[in-house]
Amino acid sequence: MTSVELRDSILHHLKYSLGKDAEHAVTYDWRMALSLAVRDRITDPWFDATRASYAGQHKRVYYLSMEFLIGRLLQDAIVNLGLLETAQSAFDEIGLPLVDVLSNEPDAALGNGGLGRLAACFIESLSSLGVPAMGYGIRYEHGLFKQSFQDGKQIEAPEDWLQQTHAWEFERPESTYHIGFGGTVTEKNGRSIWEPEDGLIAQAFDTPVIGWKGNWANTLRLWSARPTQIFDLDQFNSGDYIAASAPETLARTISRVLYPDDTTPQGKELRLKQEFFFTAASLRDALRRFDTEYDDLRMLPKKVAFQLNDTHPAIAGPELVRILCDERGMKMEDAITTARGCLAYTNHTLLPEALERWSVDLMGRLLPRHVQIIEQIDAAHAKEKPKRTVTALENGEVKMGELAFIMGHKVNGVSALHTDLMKQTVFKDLHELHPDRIVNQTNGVTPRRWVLGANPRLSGLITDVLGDGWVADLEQLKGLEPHIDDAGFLDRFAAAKRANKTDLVDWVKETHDLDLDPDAMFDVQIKRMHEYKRQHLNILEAIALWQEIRDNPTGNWTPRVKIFGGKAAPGYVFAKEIIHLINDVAAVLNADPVTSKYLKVVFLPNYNVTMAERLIPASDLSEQISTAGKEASGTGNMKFALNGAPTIGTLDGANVEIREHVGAENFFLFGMTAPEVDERRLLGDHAAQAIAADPRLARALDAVRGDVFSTGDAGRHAVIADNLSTHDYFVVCSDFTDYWRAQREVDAVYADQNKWMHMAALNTARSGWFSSDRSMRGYLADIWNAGSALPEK
Ligand code: GPK
Repeated sequence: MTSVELRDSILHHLKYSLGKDAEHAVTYDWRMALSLAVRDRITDPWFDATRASYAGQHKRVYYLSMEFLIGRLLQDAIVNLGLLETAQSAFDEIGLPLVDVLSNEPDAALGNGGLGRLAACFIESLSSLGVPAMGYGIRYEHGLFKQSFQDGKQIEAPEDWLQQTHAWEFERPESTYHIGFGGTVTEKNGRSIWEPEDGLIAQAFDTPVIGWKGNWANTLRLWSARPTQIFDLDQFNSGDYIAASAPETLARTISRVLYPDDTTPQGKELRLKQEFFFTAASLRDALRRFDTEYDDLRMLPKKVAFQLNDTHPAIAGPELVRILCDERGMKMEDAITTARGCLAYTNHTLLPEALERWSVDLMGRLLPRHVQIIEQIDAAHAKEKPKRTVTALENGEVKMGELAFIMGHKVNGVSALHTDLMKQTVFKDLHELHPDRIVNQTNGVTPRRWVLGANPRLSGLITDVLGDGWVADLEQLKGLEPHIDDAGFLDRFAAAKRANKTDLVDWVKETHDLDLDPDAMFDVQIKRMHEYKRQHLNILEAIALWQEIRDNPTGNWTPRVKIFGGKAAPGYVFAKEIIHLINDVAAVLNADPVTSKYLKVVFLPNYNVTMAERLIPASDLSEQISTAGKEASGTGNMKFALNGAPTIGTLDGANVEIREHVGAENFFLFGMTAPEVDERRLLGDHAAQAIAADPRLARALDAVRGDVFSTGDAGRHAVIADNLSTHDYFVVCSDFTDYWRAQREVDAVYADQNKWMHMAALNTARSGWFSSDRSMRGYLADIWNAGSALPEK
């Protein structure tokens, strides 16, 4: 496509789809027109992929996820279609900067954090690999809340991405399913029949997901809830118009809003309804597709794979059994075996509070037949493993992790360490009963969005050296290594980083009126706020460093800017306290005339995918400092390494594997290992001991406890100091001293820019393994037994 053709297509859509002429169009109109013009380019590959999937009778992969944190889609589509320069020229002619058009798109935040973003990377990789696949989720009217700060405290506001037309979706009014809740179970001719009392309609909305070079496109199918009837006709006819619309309001709440809790489920009835709503609709939809191709249900495991992204869709087990048994007449035991052949489960956390459990009362009220089936699943499992039983239903609760494990033929962890710990802890008993069921699939990230799209300067350099094969085969980045010492390579690498930093500096100035020095080290921690992720360890180190610089203002300090970003769940009080502390510390440090040229702290509000794309390419240092054993994998850690930011981190999650790949000498390791953490906790007074042994830590904690950062409101942050000095479950104090040491090592290396850039470039060159293409190949081979439908190249 030429830029003239693209321009004509844009003008066509501007006129005929948006009803505007160029003279009156605002940026929104241009963005919509460009999106529709680009979407046109996706439609044919999308249809071709659909046809090829049917024609080849390929096994289909269905990725079931409550969350798809897709962010903006326009630039990604343009990049994957190879239309970036074309779009650039088209808008040069139109006379509008392309960046302005691209940044007009709202960030679709249909997820909380890592789990949701992983789903989005996986869907893109499946398209790039040409695997017949579909993502199934919920079309939330409101995604993750918007965050702002008032006096340093987090304020939440509703998110409203659908306020404007969503350019990428196709509404499918004909693709609907009736989803029931409640009611009774009766028996007829030996078959159980569930007769739900209430119901609503799940309606599909499809977003095509185009893969690299436009060779294949899959569908992200999101379900929206609608009432079975808009009005209660009796009430309507009797004149009570308002009350008559109550059923509509009720039904629509199901897909109204994303639960904002990351790793801590709330156990609310509405949440269980959301889970069943999207899972049931997705299964029905997949079975409908299967029925058009095959007539023997026993073929199901050969032709269909359902991946459960965490336990959120784990009701798929009993629901699929119910369909096969009650509706399709399979024997219960065959139904269980067949369902298990299709299902697999990914676990994303070991945090005990994160494992979903539903009271049997609640589940029985909404899904009476499913509770019966879960009992039968348990019974069949007990029969299969008579020596020792582990059940999903226990003490009046349904444990969704156990249910997903028992109903999946494979269960995977998301990093080598996490998978090992899973075997030793949460699923110890089940692992002993089924030693082949647990497998590891270390997470990955899509290089199209996270390197090519987000970091065009670095990408340009890589492509100059290697050609563009690396985008589809990220391990080719290794080919950079022999060039690192070539004349000029490191200079170009450093220049790309420096230019990215200057862009960030300009943006921060423009949007937050803060002055940052692009020569300072940009030390970045961006992720959800959680005690286990230990943003408070980071800010304590900043406080201690500030105190030390004040003691010795003429010292040889390496200038740093500590950048934070992340949302706290609205109900997570302590995480919100940490945000407040960081903002208060920032206010004091940034206003200090003596120290602020060496140390600044910035907390950027409303961190999201779009902000990550801006920050990561401009980062020097990646903070991955969770308590060992708590971060299942991390994926941000991979994005930083790929973009040439070395890690300071613990031996946790995928950090372990990142360090193995980039080399220990290119990774700033500190802290206790997972077993050391467990042992340390056995000391009742571990925090007190650590504080007594490190005067820096003691002084920093004193400052937090006192009024240094609590302008006129002394003791405002005492909760944090008290928590850390007493039980300190996440062993912040015990890791502080070693963290400080590692940070000073970072300072020393950064002061030698040649050495630093060498290390940074090696991080890029050696991180190719962390592509989500590699993760998807692993799932295809070890879990799904499926493959690409594209001809081998
Ligand atoms: C794990 F359990 C959960 C959850 O509810 N949400 C979430 O984002 C994350 N996660 C892990 O915390 C990360 O370590 C991991 O990389 C990510 O899931 C993807 O696997």
